[in-house]
Amino acid sequence: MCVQSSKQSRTKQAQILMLGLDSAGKSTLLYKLKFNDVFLTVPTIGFNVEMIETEKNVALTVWDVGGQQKMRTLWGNYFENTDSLVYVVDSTDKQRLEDSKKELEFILKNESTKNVPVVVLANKQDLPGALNAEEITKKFNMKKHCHDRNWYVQPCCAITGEGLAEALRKITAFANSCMKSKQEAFAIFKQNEKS
Ligand SMILES: Nc1nc2c(ncn2[C@@H]2O[C@H](COP(=O)(O)OP(=O)(O)OP(=O)(O)O)[C@@H](O)[C@H]2O)c(=O)[nH]1
Ligand SMILES: [Mg+2]
Repeated sequence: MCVQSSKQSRTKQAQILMLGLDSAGKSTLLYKLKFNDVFLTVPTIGFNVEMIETEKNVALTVWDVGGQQKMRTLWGNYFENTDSLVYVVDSTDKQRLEDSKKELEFILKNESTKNVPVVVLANKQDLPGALNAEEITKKFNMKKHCHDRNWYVQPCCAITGEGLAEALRKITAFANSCMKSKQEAFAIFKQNEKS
Protein backbone atom coordinates (compact mmCIF):
# COMPACT_ATOMS: atom_id res chain seq x y z
CA MET A 1 0.00 0.00 0.00
CA CYS A 2 2.71 2.41 1.05
CA VAL A 3 4.90 1.39 -1.87
CA GLN A 4 2.05 1.93 -4.28
CA SER A 5 1.15 5.37 -2.98
CA SER A 6 4.79 6.52 -3.08
CA LYS A 7 5.02 5.26 -6.68
CA GLN A 8 1.79 7.07 -7.56
CA SER A 9 3.12 10.30 -6.12
CA ARG A 10 6.16 10.08 -8.41
CA THR A 11 3.98 9.68 -11.50
CA LYS A 12 3.85 12.86 -13.53
CA GLN A 13 0.71 13.84 -15.37
CA ALA A 14 1.16 15.13 -18.92
CA GLN A 15 -1.56 16.68 -21.06
CA ILE A 16 -1.47 15.49 -24.66
CA LEU A 17 -3.64 17.11 -27.32
CA MET A 18 -4.39 15.01 -30.39
CA LEU A 19 -5.66 16.90 -33.44
CA GLY A 20 -5.90 16.34 -37.18
CA LEU A 21 -8.53 16.37 -39.92
CA ASP A 22 -11.63 14.18 -39.65
CA SER A 23 -10.98 10.55 -40.53
CA ALA A 24 -7.21 10.87 -39.99
CA GLY A 25 -7.49 8.03 -37.46
CA LYS A 26 -7.24 9.87 -34.11
CA SER A 27 -9.88 7.89 -32.21
CA THR A 28 -8.66 4.59 -33.67
CA LEU A 29 -5.16 5.53 -32.46
CA LEU A 30 -6.42 6.56 -29.02
CA TYR A 31 -8.10 3.21 -28.41
CA LYS A 32 -5.24 1.21 -29.91
CA LEU A 33 -2.85 2.98 -27.52
CA LYS A 34 -5.15 2.54 -24.54
CA PHE A 35 -6.54 -0.98 -25.08
CA ASN A 36 -4.23 -2.39 -27.77
CA ASP A 37 -7.35 -3.19 -29.74
CA VAL A 38 -9.15 -1.89 -32.83
CA PHE A 39 -12.62 -0.46 -32.29
CA LEU A 40 -15.24 0.63 -34.77
CA THR A 41 -15.29 4.43 -34.53
CA VAL A 42 -17.81 7.08 -35.46
CA PRO A 43 -16.84 10.69 -36.26
CA THR A 44 -16.07 12.40 -32.96
CA ILE A 45 -18.41 15.18 -31.93
CA GLY A 46 -16.69 16.91 -29.04
CA PHE A 47 -13.81 14.89 -27.66
CA ASN A 48 -12.68 11.58 -26.22
CA VAL A 49 -10.19 11.45 -23.38
CA GLU A 50 -8.15 8.54 -22.04
CA MET A 51 -5.32 8.18 -19.56
CA ILE A 52 -2.39 6.15 -20.86
CA GLU A 53 0.31 4.89 -18.49
CA THR A 54 3.85 4.84 -19.81
CA GLU A 55 7.01 3.12 -18.59
CA LYS A 56 8.60 6.41 -17.62
CA ASN A 57 6.45 7.27 -14.60
CA VAL A 58 4.46 9.60 -16.80
CA ALA A 59 0.71 9.24 -17.22
CA LEU A 60 -0.52 10.78 -20.44
CA THR A 61 -3.99 12.31 -20.49
CA VAL A 62 -4.75 12.18 -24.19
CA TRP A 63 -7.46 14.50 -25.54
CA ASP A 64 -8.77 13.39 -28.93
CA VAL A 65 -10.81 16.23 -30.39
CA GLY A 66 -13.09 15.78 -33.41
CA GLY A 67 -11.58 16.99 -36.69
CA GLN A 68 -14.65 17.80 -38.81
CA GLN A 69 -14.72 21.36 -40.18
CA LYS A 70 -17.30 22.53 -37.61
CA MET A 71 -15.21 21.01 -34.79
CA ARG A 72 -11.97 22.70 -35.86
CA THR A 73 -13.26 26.11 -34.77
CA LEU A 74 -13.28 24.70 -31.22
CA TRP A 75 -9.71 23.36 -31.25
CA GLY A 76 -8.43 26.57 -29.68
CA ASN A 77 -10.36 25.79 -26.49
CA TYR A 78 -8.05 22.81 -25.89
CA PHE A 79 -4.64 24.47 -26.47
CA GLU A 80 -4.01 25.70 -22.91
CA ASN A 81 -1.65 23.60 -20.72
CA THR A 82 -0.70 21.17 -23.48
CA ASP A 83 2.62 19.37 -22.91
CA SER A 84 2.76 17.79 -26.33
CA LEU A 85 0.70 18.05 -29.49
CA VAL A 86 0.05 14.92 -31.54
CA TYR A 87 -1.02 15.84 -35.05
CA VAL A 88 -2.49 12.94 -37.01
CA VAL A 89 -2.37 12.82 -40.80
CA ASP A 90 -4.06 10.37 -43.16
CA SER A 91 -0.97 9.73 -45.30
CA THR A 92 -3.13 8.52 -48.21
CA ASP A 93 -5.46 11.54 -48.32
CA LYS A 94 -3.43 13.51 -50.86
CA GLN A 95 -6.37 15.76 -51.78
CA ARG A 96 -6.61 17.13 -48.25
CA LEU A 97 -2.91 17.23 -47.39
CA GLU A 98 -2.82 20.96 -48.06
CA ASP A 99 -5.84 21.52 -45.75
CA SER A 100 -4.18 19.44 -43.07
CA LYS A 101 -0.95 21.41 -43.40
CA LYS A 102 -2.83 24.73 -43.14
CA GLU A 103 -4.63 23.60 -40.00
CA LEU A 104 -1.33 22.59 -38.39
CA GLU A 105 0.24 25.94 -39.31
CA PHE A 106 -2.74 27.70 -37.75
CA ILE A 107 -2.33 25.73 -34.51
CA LEU A 108 1.41 26.44 -34.35
CA LYS A 109 0.88 30.19 -34.80
CA ASN A 110 -1.35 30.39 -31.72
CA GLU A 111 0.36 31.97 -28.70
CA SER A 112 -0.94 29.18 -26.41
CA THR A 113 0.95 26.51 -28.34
CA LYS A 114 4.25 28.42 -28.34
CA ASN A 115 7.14 25.99 -27.65
CA VAL A 116 4.74 23.04 -27.38
CA PRO A 117 6.47 20.04 -29.00
CA VAL A 118 4.80 18.28 -31.91
CA VAL A 119 4.70 14.65 -32.95
CA VAL A 120 3.13 14.22 -36.39
CA LEU A 121 1.73 10.74 -36.88
CA ALA A 122 1.83 9.80 -40.56
CA ASN A 123 -1.01 7.31 -40.16
CA LYS A 124 -2.48 4.61 -42.45
CA GLN A 125 0.90 3.34 -43.61
CA ASP A 126 -0.77 -0.03 -44.31
CA LEU A 127 -2.63 1.44 -47.30
CA PRO A 128 -1.14 1.58 -50.80
CA GLY A 129 0.13 5.00 -51.87
CA ALA A 130 0.65 6.27 -48.34
CA LEU A 131 3.25 9.05 -48.21
CA ASN A 132 6.18 8.13 -46.00
CA ALA A 133 7.50 10.19 -43.08
CA GLU A 134 10.08 11.98 -45.20
CA GLU A 135 7.45 13.01 -47.77
CA ILE A 136 5.10 14.27 -45.03
CA THR A 137 8.00 16.17 -43.43
CA LYS A 138 8.67 17.95 -46.72
CA LYS A 139 5.02 18.56 -47.65
CA PHE A 140 4.32 20.05 -44.21
CA ASN A 141 7.53 22.11 -44.30
CA MET A 142 8.19 20.95 -40.75
CA LYS A 143 11.70 22.38 -40.52
CA LYS A 144 10.37 25.88 -41.17
CA HIS A 145 7.18 25.78 -39.13
CA CYS A 146 8.64 23.95 -36.12
CA HIS A 147 12.09 25.58 -35.97
CA ASP A 148 11.29 26.92 -32.48
CA ARG A 149 10.26 23.63 -30.85
CA ASN A 150 10.88 19.89 -30.65
CA TRP A 151 9.21 17.99 -33.45
CA TYR A 152 9.18 14.53 -34.97
CA VAL A 153 7.32 12.74 -37.77
CA GLN A 154 6.48 9.11 -37.03
CA PRO A 155 4.99 6.75 -39.65
CA CYS A 156 2.37 4.45 -38.14
CA CYS A 157 -0.71 2.33 -38.57
CA ALA A 158 -3.50 2.55 -36.01
CA ILE A 159 -4.89 -0.83 -37.09
CA THR A 160 -1.75 -2.96 -36.72
CA GLY A 161 -0.10 -0.74 -34.12
CA GLU A 162 3.06 -0.43 -36.20
CA GLY A 163 5.09 2.61 -35.13
CA LEU A 164 3.00 3.30 -32.02
CA ALA A 165 5.58 2.19 -29.43
CA GLU A 166 8.09 4.60 -30.98
CA ALA A 167 5.43 7.32 -31.13
CA LEU A 168 4.57 6.85 -27.45
CA ARG A 169 8.24 7.06 -26.46
CA LYS A 170 8.69 10.27 -28.43
CA ILE A 171 5.49 11.86 -27.09
CA THR A 172 6.50 10.99 -23.51
CA ALA A 173 10.05 12.33 -23.91
CA PHE A 174 8.80 15.58 -25.48
CA ALA A 175 6.07 16.05 -22.85
CA ASN A 176 8.60 15.40 -20.08
CA SER A 177 10.99 18.02 -21.38
CA CYS A 178 8.14 20.51 -21.90
CA MET A 179 6.96 20.02 -18.29
CA LYS A 180 10.53 20.47 -17.06
CA SER A 181 10.92 23.74 -18.98
CA LYS A 182 7.63 25.02 -17.55
CA GLN A 183 8.74 24.12 -14.01
CA GLU A 184 12.06 25.91 -14.51
CA ALA A 185 10.32 28.98 -15.90
CA PHE A 186 7.93 28.95 -12.95
CA ALA A 187 10.83 28.66 -10.47
CA ILE A 188 12.57 31.64 -12.08
CA PHE A 189 9.33 33.62 -12.00
CA LYS A 190 8.91 32.86 -8.26
CA GLN A 191 12.55 33.77 -7.59
CA ASN A 192 12.13 37.10 -9.39
CA GLU A 193 8.92 37.75 -7.45
CA LYS A 194 10.81 37.36 -4.14
CA SER A 195 13.71 39.61 -5.10
N1 LIG B 1 -6.39 1.23 -43.16
C1 LIG B 1 -6.37 2.02 -42.08
N2 LIG B 1 -7.49 2.60 -41.66
C2 LIG B 1 -7.43 3.38 -40.57
C3 LIG B 1 -6.23 3.62 -39.85
N3 LIG B 1 -6.50 4.45 -38.82
C4 LIG B 1 -7.80 4.71 -38.88
N4 LIG B 1 -8.39 4.09 -39.92
C5 LIG B 1 -9.79 4.14 -40.35
O1 LIG B 1 -10.11 5.50 -40.68
C6 LIG B 1 -11.46 5.80 -40.35
C7 LIG B 1 -11.54 7.05 -39.49
O2 LIG B 1 -10.91 6.78 -38.24
P1 LIG B 1 -11.22 7.62 -36.91
O3 LIG B 1 -10.29 7.12 -35.87
O4 LIG B 1 -12.66 7.60 -36.59
O5 LIG B 1 -10.82 9.07 -37.39
P2 LIG B 1 -10.79 10.43 -36.54
O6 LIG B 1 -9.53 11.12 -36.86
O7 LIG B 1 -11.05 10.14 -35.10
O8 LIG B 1 -12.00 11.25 -37.17
P3 LIG B 1 -12.91 12.40 -36.46
O9 LIG B 1 -13.40 11.87 -35.17
O10 LIG B 1 -14.02 12.68 -37.42
O11 LIG B 1 -12.02 13.60 -36.30
C8 LIG B 1 -12.02 4.54 -39.67
O12 LIG B 1 -12.72 3.80 -40.64
C9 LIG B 1 -10.77 3.78 -39.22
O13 LIG B 1 -10.95 2.38 -39.17
C10 LIG B 1 -5.03 2.99 -40.33
O14 LIG B 1 -3.92 3.14 -39.81
N5 LIG B 1 -5.17 2.21 -41.46
MG1 LIG C 1 -12.54 10.63 -33.79
